[in-house]
Amino acid sequence: MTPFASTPNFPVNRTDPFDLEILEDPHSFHAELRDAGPAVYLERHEVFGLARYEHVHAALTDWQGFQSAAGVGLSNFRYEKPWRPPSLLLETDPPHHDAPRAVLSKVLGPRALTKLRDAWFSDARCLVDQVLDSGTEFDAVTELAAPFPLRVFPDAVGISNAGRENLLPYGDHLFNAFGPSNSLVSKGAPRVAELSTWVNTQCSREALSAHGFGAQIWSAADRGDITAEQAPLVVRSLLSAGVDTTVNGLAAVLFAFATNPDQWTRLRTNPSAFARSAFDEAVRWESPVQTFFRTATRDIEVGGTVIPDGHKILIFLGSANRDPRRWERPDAFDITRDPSGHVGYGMGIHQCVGQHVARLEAEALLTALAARVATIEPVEPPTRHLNNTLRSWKSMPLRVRLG
Ligand code: OVV
Repeated sequence: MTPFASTPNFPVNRTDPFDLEILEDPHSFHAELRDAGPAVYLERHEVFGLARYEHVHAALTDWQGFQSAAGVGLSNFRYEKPWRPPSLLLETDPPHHDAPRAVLSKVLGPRALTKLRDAWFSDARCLVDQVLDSGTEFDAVTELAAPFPLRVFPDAVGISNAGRENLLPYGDHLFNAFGPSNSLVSKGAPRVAELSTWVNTQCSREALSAHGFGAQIWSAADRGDITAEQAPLVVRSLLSAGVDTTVNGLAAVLFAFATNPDQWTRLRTNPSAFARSAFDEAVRWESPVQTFFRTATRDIEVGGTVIPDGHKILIFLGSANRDPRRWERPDAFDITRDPSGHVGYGMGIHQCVGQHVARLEAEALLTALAARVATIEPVEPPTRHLNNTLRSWKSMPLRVRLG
């Protein structure tokens, strides 16, 4: 692939977006990219970058020009073999994308989820009681944000209890693998075969309990909505995209409230009115999925310059979600703002098909906490878990006052 020393029209940035120091704190780098122009050439990886809301939104809604089928990581499937068979949702485009998408959007749709609502609210109260009954200081990542999705989601999919500890490490590697093969990817490499085998085993019809999301995907195959070859890969998408994302989204909203006590007070005035949009505001504010790549299917003009056919484009969702050209006080977590239009779930035909599941988890957990907790504060600063794609945490010590 030709490097772009010959395209002086784009601003050039020499920073590696996947450098560990940038992943630790990306905000000033994002501002630099946004201020440099509508598109930037990222010399380190020979790709283009879009960091302003307007251009991120435009790229996400132009699936013909910005394809996903060549992979949404740095590696281009036209030239390099993917580390696992491509996702039938994430790494395809129409027409192949449409049948699996239609099946999942029905299985995970708002109507289907009404059946889970009461059980998840009650599970959330149970977990919150268990944590608060053993003390008012706890780690919000390891005691709430991780255990809650791990309690409700794998059950809803219908996988066995054994091996569930593999879900987070599998997701961690998967999201690292969208980036360059840096130290984060090598760290995960030794367990890839073992973790993939376990995940793939959970996707067969026999491994899934009756009536869960997994069984419903297999029923769609029986009806002919997708093929029997597609069904296990659609189940794999649930296990791939449904755990680490929600764990980090829940951690984000808890951190947002711990550092914005006035917002917690406001949430408590009417949790059922605020919980959902508060979570969406946290998804905007923190962007648990920071980036995805697309690939240009033709020469595409962006801001007066041309991104050449075949090149990878890094889409900075987290940066778009804090672009001052789009948002007032972008760095403020404010549950009274209208966060709609944020690109934390993506936008367009690939927009997160599990977003109703994520919102339901958040609503259940926030409602259970709001019923018992008057104030939340950090005990010490949280620590990050670095990932090439996810904005993630290792620990988040919090102290609450009941009331
Ligand atoms: C959105 C997303 C992330 C990771 C994996 C997948 C989807 C998948 O479909 O496998």
